[in-house]
Amino acid sequence: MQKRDLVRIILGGQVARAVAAAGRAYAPANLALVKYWGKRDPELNLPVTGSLSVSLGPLGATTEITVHPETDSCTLNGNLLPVDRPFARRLSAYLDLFRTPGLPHFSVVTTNTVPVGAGLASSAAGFAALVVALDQLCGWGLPTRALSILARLGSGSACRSVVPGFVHWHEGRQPDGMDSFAEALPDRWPELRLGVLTVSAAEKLVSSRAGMEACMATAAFYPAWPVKARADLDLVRAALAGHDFAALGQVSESNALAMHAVMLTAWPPLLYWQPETIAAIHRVQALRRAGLAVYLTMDAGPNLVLLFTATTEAAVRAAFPAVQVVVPFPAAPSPGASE
Ligand code: 2P0
Repeated sequence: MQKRDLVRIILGGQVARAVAAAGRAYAPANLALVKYWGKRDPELNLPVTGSLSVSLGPLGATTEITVHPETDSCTLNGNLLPVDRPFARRLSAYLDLFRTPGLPHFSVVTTNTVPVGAGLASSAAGFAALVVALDQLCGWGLPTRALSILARLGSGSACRSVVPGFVHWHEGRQPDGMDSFAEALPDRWPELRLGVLTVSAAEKLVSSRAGMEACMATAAFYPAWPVKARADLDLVRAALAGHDFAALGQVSESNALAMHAVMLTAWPPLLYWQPETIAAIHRVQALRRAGLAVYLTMDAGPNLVLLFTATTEAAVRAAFPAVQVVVPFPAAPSPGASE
């Protein structure tokens, strides 16, 4: 099945037609604790296994979409992107799924609060905010499940950014992927802290998309990955339900390292780590030996994200002065509180 066929089914044959002056939406970025690494259908971004992420609360994308009289245009953090930029082209190709050839044109204005180059994917939040804003502009009123499936067509991990908090992207079995969508879990963890350690802000040489493909085609250890990922998913869900931080940290770290282990068995080997990455891994292990409950995860890149709780925040900041701390479940401002 092609993306367009699936969109036609979800929209019941409707096409994009503005019924409001603008559509506007916010979507948080997300960090996977159990990773998505491999596709059973690359056209529909259907995953080999389910995955589980935590949303980054206030870090994400706010997008406004309006009809443009002449051409598609994309403004990112105040800068109008040239139409031939790969990102602008990818956006237009995505919008094509929803309209009759080329019409209407859209203006997309996005502000992203995810720190650039921190290795936290901003495209996931971008596609999620875009599809929710488009739904508003066109007055479709699609349910969250459908929005998640549509976001997945832009980028797999984007389906997890349509909902907040801890999120489970279901593996699904159907060839059309109608059962592979993200769902918010009821668990909350206000004490949870994420610490972004940026080793390199340079663009990676091999994209996640290409990396997954290479692993599925050549990695000797790839067959072990789905078994590990499915088991880890159950373990993280149990850790969330039992509010067991040590279990959450251990499974998340083990899952990320297993993904990188698979990458090393691809040919050519996929090695995203830099010397500073390995130094930070040793540092985290030394801190744990000293009794500090701090764990790490990594995506397809050299940067790390530390997992810890409010009680150890001061110690983690002391050990890693450059760490950027994210609070995924910020406390709601108390009524009447002023700045
Ligand atoms: C994740 N990653 O679960 C994993 C861990 C990177 C490493 O999802 O091809 O940008 O657009 O579906 O979503 C990054 O992959 O890939 C990703 P596409 P995507 O967060």
